[in-house]
Amino acid sequence: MATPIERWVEEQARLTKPDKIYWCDGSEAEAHRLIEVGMKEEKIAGNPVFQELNQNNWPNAYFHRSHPTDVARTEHLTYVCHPDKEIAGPNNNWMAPEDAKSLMTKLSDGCMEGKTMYVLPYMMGHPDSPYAKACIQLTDVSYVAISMRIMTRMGKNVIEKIGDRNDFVKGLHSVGDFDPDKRFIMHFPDEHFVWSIGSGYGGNALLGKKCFSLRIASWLGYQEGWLAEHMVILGIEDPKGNITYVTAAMPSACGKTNLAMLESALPGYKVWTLGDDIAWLNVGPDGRLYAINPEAGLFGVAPSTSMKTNPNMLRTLKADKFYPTLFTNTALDTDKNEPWWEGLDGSTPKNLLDWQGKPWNSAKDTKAAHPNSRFTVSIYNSPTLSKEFDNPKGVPISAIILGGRRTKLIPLVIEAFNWQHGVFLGARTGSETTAAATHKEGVLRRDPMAMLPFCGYNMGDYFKHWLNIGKKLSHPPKIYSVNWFRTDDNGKFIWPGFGENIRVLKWIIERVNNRVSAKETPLGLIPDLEDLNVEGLNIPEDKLKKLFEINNSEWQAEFKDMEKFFNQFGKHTPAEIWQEYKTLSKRCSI
Ligand code: OXD
Ligand code: MN
Repeated sequence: MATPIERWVEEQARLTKPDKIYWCDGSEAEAHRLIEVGMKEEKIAGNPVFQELNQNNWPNAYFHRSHPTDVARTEHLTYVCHPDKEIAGPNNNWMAPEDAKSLMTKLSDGCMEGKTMYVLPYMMGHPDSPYAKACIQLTDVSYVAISMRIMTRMGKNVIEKIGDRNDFVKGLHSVGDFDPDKRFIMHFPDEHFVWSIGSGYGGNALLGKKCFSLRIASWLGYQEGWLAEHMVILGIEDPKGNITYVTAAMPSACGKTNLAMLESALPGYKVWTLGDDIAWLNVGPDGRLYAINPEAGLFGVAPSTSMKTNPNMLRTLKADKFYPTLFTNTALDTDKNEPWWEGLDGSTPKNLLDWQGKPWNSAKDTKAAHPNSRFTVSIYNSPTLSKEFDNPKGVPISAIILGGRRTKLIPLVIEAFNWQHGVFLGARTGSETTAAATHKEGVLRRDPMAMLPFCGYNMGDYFKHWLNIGKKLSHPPKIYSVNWFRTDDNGKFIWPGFGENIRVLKWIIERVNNRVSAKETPLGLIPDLEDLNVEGLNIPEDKLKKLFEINNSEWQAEFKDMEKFFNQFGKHTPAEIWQEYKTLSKRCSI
């Protein structure tokens, strides 16, 4: 008798009509074989799916060039298909589940003809964790199969774990013919099902990542009493060897990966990495909040990654451990057969192919590597991997840090007065868009808890859920807002960032361990300047004060923008958020 997994796979195969069905076991030997298939048999836009890179300098590394139209997440083609539009909220594109299914059925009919269907059994989270989820994804390209091996815990044991159950997480993925007009990422939260066609890009195609672990998991968390968040998880070790665990939410290009792998500029302090993108947060039996990272790999932006900005990431990429590591849409140094991107240490190589495979020269006004070019690497390659990474219970969180990119207004660090105020700090978070994104540079977009593109239900209800989680915690983490990006009157960043951010983390862990006091302001609690270690940074006192300046007249436009944002969610915006909004606007009135 066929198992529920076999029946489901057969049903999808009847629709998509692959030539072959291959069940992956997740082993290294299999990964070697699939890389060979990607180098010799499969092609994307005429290029082999994988190209071997210089194995002496970049062990286990392979290069992948995507279809030229397929380089980023496509938020406008991403839908959350709840039965009722109001559940999805104004923060999501919505389609009725039956309409979405009939559209996807048409697009998927025969989409795997001539191809292999790979069946990928994987866990999000450690298999022994009570919080982990067993999942099956189908795909028709080796790039996605290999990427999933790096990013998740893939293996045959998952099939045994699922056994006769039908409630496993399902993902059906096909690159189709890469036609951007036939590209859709559809979520069916009540069925734990993601259906994606037309893209091989990480966030659109690795269905365990943003699609399940954030959009659908946030909905599960709402129903079951936990949180799925776009957060890094790290342990901060002080000179006495005590480790304090924190999470941090920040939108893209705000230094999340650099923070997760930070190399401390302060002697005696060390950062231990547990995750760089997603955290699942559960209330533990002791009333503390526990975090696990459901992923097992890092899918990071390559440009600007260097020994200065993130030395531990370069060490991770060069480690000769887990097989393989992928580079997608970087430039190629053809003399050395190595990946290259803007911002990498050393001089620009003489002979480069750009991310589309065309000869590139620096006189051209274009970037050689795509601004969203990526590496995909196992977290087990990281020299800073926390010894708690595989702890099925996760780590107890003492502080939650919420950040954004703001050149004005928002202080370097603020501690919330309490949980409710902290939820408001997260809900009001905005970030200025960067040149790397398709938006105009420097435009403010509200991005609560960095979850705007990833919250799988009405964001007003999401704020309520955060407030409710706080009520279940007898020892809630303290909540902080951070902003590394405030500029001076000449438009220069005041704070040096990167490894120096440890100075702010040091203050945070001293606060959570009740070692220092703080100063009350209308926005929240800030450090007494003598408690923020700025030794050796040469920041003049007036600039240091500017990092914490509160200019009431500048805040008035911010209040208008916040009000407009919260109003969108109508009756779903909790009264507590409005209460915090009113208190703050009164404190900052002119
Ligand atoms: C993102 C990512 O887009 O992590 O946020 O890839
Ligand atoms: Mn992310």
